[in-house]
Parts: sequence; structure tokens; C-alpha cells
Amino acid sequence: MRRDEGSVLSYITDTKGRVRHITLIDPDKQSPQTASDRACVAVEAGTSMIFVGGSTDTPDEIVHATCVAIQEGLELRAFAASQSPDGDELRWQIPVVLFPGGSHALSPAADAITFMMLMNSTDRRFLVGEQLRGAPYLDKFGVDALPTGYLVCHPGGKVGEVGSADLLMPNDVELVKAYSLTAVMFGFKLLYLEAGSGADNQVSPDLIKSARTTDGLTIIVGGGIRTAAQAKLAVESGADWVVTGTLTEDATNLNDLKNKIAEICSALSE
Ligand code: 1GP
Repeated sequence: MRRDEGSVLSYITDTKGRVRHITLIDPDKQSPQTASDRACVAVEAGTSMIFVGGSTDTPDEIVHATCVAIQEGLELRAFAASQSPDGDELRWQIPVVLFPGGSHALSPAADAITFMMLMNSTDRRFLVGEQLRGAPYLDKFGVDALPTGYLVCHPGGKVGEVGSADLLMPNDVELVKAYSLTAVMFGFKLLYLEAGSGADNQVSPDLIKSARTTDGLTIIVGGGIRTAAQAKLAVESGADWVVTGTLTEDATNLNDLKNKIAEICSALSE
């Protein structure tokens, strides 16, 4: 957590010209302890934020246990760093943010939530319905809601199907421009361009460039990014944050994970 340094929203939007990396951890895909170990290794390799979520049907208890384990892991590392002359305590004080598939996947142990409108969904549930159900819990938990426009782009994967997305095609540059203007007019601060978890193709650079021309949005790009070259392409097109998820699940062990994330993170700062 980094509350003492200001809100999670300002941590995300105050980019200082850097592009940063998010590790997405799907609580459905490993035990809470493994999730915590993976998150800590990711931070060591250069990740600046942890997202928890992804699957559409993970129960609250699993999401919560995963958030608690990750927070404890990061706190222990922050404490260890504070005790060492060369330790960088701040590096470990990063937000753990819910990236929910719906109103069921919430936890008071998170620092914030991407409170999203799936803007190109044709289903009211993903435009406002799930949000309506989740809002009273978030209010009670005191978890910061990050106003986020979420756009699912081709190929879209499972989130495209489940979210009934009218997928943005690689040449829909005018449409993505209109969506990004709409996002600003709604007061959204973040715009997440998503190709779908495990996608064969990342979000089209043209779509990212088009969204980038709208002022006032911090742009998050994810889906199908596994290599440094793909991350670089997203950066050159205008992403402020690059998300990887499947890469973490596919890593053969923690050392492999560390190397893969370090490669992506170094491509972001080139
Ligand atoms: C999915 O954008 C994220 O919501 C990450 O996608 O799993 O393909 O990295 P990957």
C-alpha cells in the first residue's frame, strides 16, 4: 500500500513520463500463497502495481484470501527493506488493485478497484448493472473506486464473449476516439484497452494511438502481451501502463517469472 503517498488514483495517473508495468494475478489460477510469492517476485523484477482478478466466477473468499496474502507478502518485504541500509522500502509499497469480473469478486483487503464500465458491451449488466450491485459493498469496505472506461478489442477472448462486447476492430480508430472522448466526458480517469487474456494478438497500435490523442486519460493496455517487443509496441503507441497476466501463469518457476517480467519492464523504459 502507498496510502501515505497520496491516493492510488494519483499514483496511477501521475506517470511522470514513465511507462509502468502491472502484473495481473487471477486468484482462480493458484493458491493465495503462490499468488503472493509471484507478486513479490514481479515487484522485484520491476512491476509497479498488482491487479487481482480476471476470471468471471471466482468467489469473494478466494479473491479476499489472495489479496490478504499479497498484501502480507509485500508488507514483509517492505519491512525487510526498511531494516537494510540498501533497502528500498518504497518499492514494495505498491497498490493491490481489484480488477473484477463482476460484483462478486471484491475484497476489503485491496487498496482500490478498477470501477469499470465495459463501454462497448451490449449488455446493461456490464455497463451499470454489476457496478450497481458492487457499489454499496465498496462504500462499506472503503476501497477506492478508480473510474475506468474498459474497451474490449479484437480478438477479445473470454471477456469479449462473457461481457457481450461489440469488439473494436484494429481499424476502428474513429470509434475508439469517440469512446475515449466519451470516457473523459463521463469523468473516467483511466482507459483500459483490452485484447483479452491469452489473446493471439495484442491491441492494435492504431487503436492505442487514437485513444492517446484524447487528453485527460491514463491509458492501460493489456491482453496477449508476452514479449519485450510487444510491450515496446504498446509503449510506442502511447500506453501509460502495460498489463501482463498469462505470462505469470505460464512461467515455469519464480526465477523464470522474474526474468520474463524484468525483460518486459526494461522494454518499457528503453
Ligand atoms: C487480461 O489484459 C489482461 O485482462 C492480461 O492479458 O493474460 O494475455 O497477459 P494476458
